Amino acid sequence: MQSCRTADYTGLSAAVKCFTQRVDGSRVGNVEKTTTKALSEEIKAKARALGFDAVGIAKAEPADPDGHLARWLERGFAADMDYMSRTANERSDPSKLVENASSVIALSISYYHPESEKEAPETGKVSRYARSDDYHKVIRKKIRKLRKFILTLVPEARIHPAVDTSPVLERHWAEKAGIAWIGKSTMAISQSLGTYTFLATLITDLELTPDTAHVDRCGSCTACLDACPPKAFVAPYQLDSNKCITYWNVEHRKPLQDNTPDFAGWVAGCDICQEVCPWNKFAKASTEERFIPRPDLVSPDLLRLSQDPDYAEELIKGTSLQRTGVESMQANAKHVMSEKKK
Ligand code: B12
Ligand code: SF4
Ligand code: SF4
Repeated sequence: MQSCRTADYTGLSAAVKCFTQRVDGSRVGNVEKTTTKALSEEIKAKARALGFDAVGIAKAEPADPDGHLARWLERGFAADMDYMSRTANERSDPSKLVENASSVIALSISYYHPESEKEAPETGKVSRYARSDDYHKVIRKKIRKLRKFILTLVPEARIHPAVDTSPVLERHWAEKAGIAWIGKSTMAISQSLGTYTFLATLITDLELTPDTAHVDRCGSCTACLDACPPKAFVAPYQLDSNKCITYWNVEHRKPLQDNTPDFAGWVAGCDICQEVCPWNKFAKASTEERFIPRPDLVSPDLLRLSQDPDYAEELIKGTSLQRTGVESMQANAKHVMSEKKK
């Protein structure tokens, strides 16, 4: 065991204290296996204490070794989401975001609540992920706290925390770090949480103990592929955004077009490929109070939403649908009303 000072680091395990207090002040990279493991455990414990339901670690190797992302982009499956091709290099290589990246900490948190949307002529449906406070804000706070915690252990570490908007292939890391597998629906699925989870990552130059990648547990099931109304899956594990309802009613944000599919009643997002997934029998109710659904947002009144911009604004205030905007939400409501009349 290396020599170390232990003053001032109350509350941390002996191994980590020793690790962080090396008297020679040498860099973080190659530490003894025991200390690497202790540090990894310390980080995982903190992530759970911050409310994450699952945490795993992967080696920060190239993220798209089989060229899936590259082919998906080549085939135009990103539709008008130009940021996906603009940031393809960063998405496929974590060392583009953190110099000498060594590990990726993958995190997930359940947003599941059992409340189901109403199927009624006068109301639309909002996808579960968008019914509560904006998850970007809730999770960003947690990953920043986790980063700060790691910096108290290893002040010189480089750490890039990310949720959704950073150019990180989040599902790949969840699978590689052993917390989920990528299902045929392309959703990251956890055996104990189902699919209704948000993902986040921290890329770091710290050497941590990697976990084993998750195996695929979809088996012969094809429920998601069969249930998708616009047939957006060109094959298992491959989604063409040009056809996906969520692309059109959340991401598109331009006037709807002739090739816009029916929304199957959804004014924001779509949960059909998740509702039919058998693994959601194991969905665990979220313990994060900011993910409690807003009652008015589960099945909003279509006529009021389409006609009253103030109501629309109030409805989406503080949620992730603020990025979609009032105008698009009203257009979505009109689209759903017209398909209900058919
Ligand atoms: C762009 C995007 C979208 C697009 C495109 C979705 C897609 N499947 O690519 C649209 C707008 C359609 C979308 C929809 C939704 N999204 Co979205 N989206 C993203 C975003 C920003 C990037 C995803 C991406 O990289 N796509 C590129 C493709 C190639 O990657 P992939 O989907 O991960 O695919 C992997 C596999 O399918 C596999 N693969 C690809 N081709 C092939 C071929 C073969 C043969 C094989 C074996 C494998 C394989 O490799 C890929 C890379 O590992 C991520 C956030 C992020 N930074 O990662 C969120 C994210 C994926 N979205 C999320 C959510 C919640 C949703 C919705 C559920 C929202 C809703 N309810 O309406 C839907 C789900 C639709 C679906 N079935 O995917 C969550 C998913 C959480 C989870 N548990 O999986 C994420 C991770 C955001 C977050 N931080 O939580 N989304
Ligand atoms: S979100 Fe809806 S439209 Fe998109 S792939 Fe899933 S079922 Fe199909
Ligand atoms: S519905 Fe079936 S095939 Fe689709 S993701 Fe779930 S288990 Fe896999």
